[in-house]
Amino acid sequence: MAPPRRHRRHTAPLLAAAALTALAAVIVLARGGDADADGGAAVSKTTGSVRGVVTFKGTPPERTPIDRSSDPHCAGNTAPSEDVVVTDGKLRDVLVRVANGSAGEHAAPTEPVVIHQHDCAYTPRVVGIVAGQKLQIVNGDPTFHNVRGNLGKRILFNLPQAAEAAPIERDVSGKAGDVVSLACDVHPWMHAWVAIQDHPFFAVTGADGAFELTGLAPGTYTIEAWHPTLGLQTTKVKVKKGGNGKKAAKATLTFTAPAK
Ligand SMILES: [Cu+2]
Repeated sequence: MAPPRRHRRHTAPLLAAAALTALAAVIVLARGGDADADGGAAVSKTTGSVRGVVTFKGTPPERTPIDRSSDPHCAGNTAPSEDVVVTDGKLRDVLVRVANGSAGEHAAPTEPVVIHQHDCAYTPRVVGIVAGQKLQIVNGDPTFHNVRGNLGKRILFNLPQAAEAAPIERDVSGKAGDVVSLACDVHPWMHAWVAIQDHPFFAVTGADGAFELTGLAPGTYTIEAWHPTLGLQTTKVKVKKGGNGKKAAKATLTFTAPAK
């Protein structure tokens, strides 16, 4: 049965449909670009990959509760601290990359890296970008945030973002190896980190701790794993021509509980 008719101009849905079609085309193009930049693990016979997992040894620090009652729009989020998130011995929020300066020269992708503010938390909390690539910050919350970006103690930007305000897009000034931290002064528990590379060979671990770096020229590489509170671990791997999928170089990076 047809839905009840409303008195409405017919152009709006048509325009919306056209906009969605255009958006879909842009997304498809962007994905295509990504696949090329990554070298396409399944298709390339001249490059190789590194596959691995980031583990946590020992008893992880307790995830303490966060008091978000200062803002009623945030109080519904009852998630505990995400400083160290370990699931079955696997560590989340680790940026894994080929060491900077060892993977040739690479132009920054034209599409921005996006961080959302949702339920008064940054998602994701750790991202990687290529030097020169833009960072976009979206406010999906019905409340006010400010977005302060720091490089160490130096404030790079500090911008207000009201509910339903347009996304903020910034050039993250900084060089490969820098980590720009994001914080919200309205909600002091909000933190995120933007790690800058001079190449696109990086990934951030999810709950399963897994990562895969594809499209690498054959050679020996230092692999770095960086976590915002646990620091850096490194290992070396040898990437072989056509070494993809099950033939990828294997890397395991292990963090341990910080000393008390
Ligand atoms: Cu905020």
